[in-house]
Formats: sequence, C-alpha cells, structure tokens
Amino acid sequence: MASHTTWQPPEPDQRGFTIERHILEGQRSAKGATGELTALLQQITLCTKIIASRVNMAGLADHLGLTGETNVQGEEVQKLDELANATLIRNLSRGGKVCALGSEEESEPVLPPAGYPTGKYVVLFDPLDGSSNIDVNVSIGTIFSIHERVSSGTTGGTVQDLLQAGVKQVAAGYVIYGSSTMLVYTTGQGVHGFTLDPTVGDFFLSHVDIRIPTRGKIYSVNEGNHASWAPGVQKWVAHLKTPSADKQRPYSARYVGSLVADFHRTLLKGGVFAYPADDKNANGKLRLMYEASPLAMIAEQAGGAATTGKQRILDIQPNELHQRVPLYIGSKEDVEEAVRFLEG
Ligand code: FDP
Repeated sequence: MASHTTWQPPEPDQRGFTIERHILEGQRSAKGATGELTALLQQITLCTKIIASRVNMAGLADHLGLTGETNVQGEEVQKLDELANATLIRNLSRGGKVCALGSEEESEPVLPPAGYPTGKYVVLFDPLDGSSNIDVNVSIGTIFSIHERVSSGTTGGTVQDLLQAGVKQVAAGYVIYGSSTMLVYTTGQGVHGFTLDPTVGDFFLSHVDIRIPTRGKIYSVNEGNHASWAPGVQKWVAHLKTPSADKQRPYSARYVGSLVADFHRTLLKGGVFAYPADDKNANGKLRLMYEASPLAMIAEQAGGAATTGKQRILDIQPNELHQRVPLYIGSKEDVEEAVRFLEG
C-alpha cells in the first residue's frame, strides 16, 4: 500500500463516532497530514448519503416519473445510475481535491471544469454497482478508489494519473445500499465500517477493524456460466460442493449478483467470491479499476486475498481505463485453494 497514508486505526472507544470524527481523528494522529484526503473522503461520504436517499425512494420516484417525468419537488426524474454518476462528478470535480476522475459510466477521464481548483488526488468509482438489481429492490452499492496524481502540474490530470496499479491506492471503499446503508473504507490501516442512521443523516462507526475469517464456508459465483468455464474452475466449484469427512464441505452457495453485496457478505462471514473468465468474457466481466482493485485493497487490509487466478489484483498495471479481469476474492485460504485448482 502507499506509504504516505494519513490514517491511523481508531481506539475501540471510537465505536459510535461519526464518520467525519473518525476521519478527522485519523488525520490528527498522522504526521504531515494536510487535511486534503480528509476533505476528499468527506466529499465522497456526502455524495453517498445523497445517493442513499435517492435509492431509498427509487420505487416512488419511478412511479412518479412514469406519469409526469418530474418528482414531487419538481426535479427531473433520472435513472438511478445516471443520478449517482452525476452526483459524484458534480461534487468531486468542483471540490478542489482532485485533478481527474474516472467513472465506470464515462468513457474518458473527467477533469475539473475550467475555473475550478485542482487537487493532488484522483478518484475512480463505480457509481451504482449491481444496477440490474435496482428494479427488484436488491442491495446495490457505490465503490471508490483513490490515488495520488503522478503527472506534474497544477491543472487537470491525465489518463496516466488514473492508470495506476492498485498497490498504489491511498484509500478505497464502498457503500452498500441494503437493509441498512453501510460505508466500509480503508486508508491502508485496517478496514472500518459505518452504518447510516437515516433519522440523523450520518454514518456512525459500527464495525471496528474488520477482519475476514481465514477460511469460510460460502462460495459465491454465477453458476449459470458453468458450461463456459475452464476445466480448472469447474473442478474447483465441484470440490466446494463435495462433502468432506471433516465437515468443512460442502460449502453453501450465495449469489446476489451485486458485487458489493456479495463482497460485503464475504468480508464479514468469510468464504470466496469469484467471477472467472469464461467463453463469453475472456477476461472476466468485472472492471479492474472500479471494482476489483478497490475491493482487493479492502480484502487484503482485512487479512484476505484477491487474485485473477494468476496474479495478485493489486499488482496489475492497468493499460486501459475500462480493463476487465477475472476475480477470486475473499478468505485467504479459500482464495489460495481456488488458485491451486486453476493451476491444475
Ligand atoms: P450489474 O451487471 O448488475 O451491474 O459488474 C457489474 C455486476 O452487476 C456486478 O455487480 C455483479 O457481481 C455482476 O455484474 C453480475 O454479473 P452476472 O449477472 O453475469 O452474474
């Protein structure tokens, strides 16, 4: 991880701290911290609170949108994923802390508009992951990844600022819009989870220093793709389903189809999530920069692992913004076992 992290782990008595207080405590105890990362994380937090409130009203807004194309406040009704993307871009590009943004919804880097200040960070994000689940009220999420700019200059950044290996991330996190809304993030000093209290409108520290179990009992993969997997993947999944004398197997299957939801469960309960390469998707389906890399930083910070099957996710040097990778992520021993099967 980047050595210049500005965050320190909280004391146990920080449980119940607001996320703002938690971030500020981290800054307070970090030598040389300028407060810029703190401010950027606060901007991201605000965006996700806005998105959470819209996600909660999605059914109602869709209903109103069908009749008059405006909601009760007279606002134009947008699809949620467009709204999430626009919320992040509008707030972060004008917030003075970034020189460039990368969004899963945008083909090119987004730079701060003319006349707005730039900062020393870049943020990459998947504004609304699992969006095919919106209509059926299943958990969805926002994923973000923060790097320091590498190009010189004080104006807008370049694509090279965005194309950095995951190991150089300064911070990463996600928000899950589920039965409750939770924000989970790391700045390279452990993983911490906050739950949104909708009556107060703030995130409170609820999960201190999350550690992923070394081995779990759950596997998570779209088994509808079984016929188009490589033989090693097929054998691995068959192995997980085969009863063992020590009762460790068979594993239970869980697959939401929202990466954030499947990852969040894996982080808390252990086990493994995989989206392997298959005949349709030679490099898998998931995006390196917006999905695999930030979640890999979180998994490793929590004691887990993340790999393509051949390479540690965080070591991959990206060569394009929307690059895809196969992903095996979760409990260390489960991920290592998957790799042994893939290697044959
Ligand atoms: P979605 O297409 O609904 O946005 O990468 C996007 C993603 O969801 C992940 O959140 C999810 O894990 C995966 O795709 C689901 O893909 P399958 O439907 O092919 O299983």
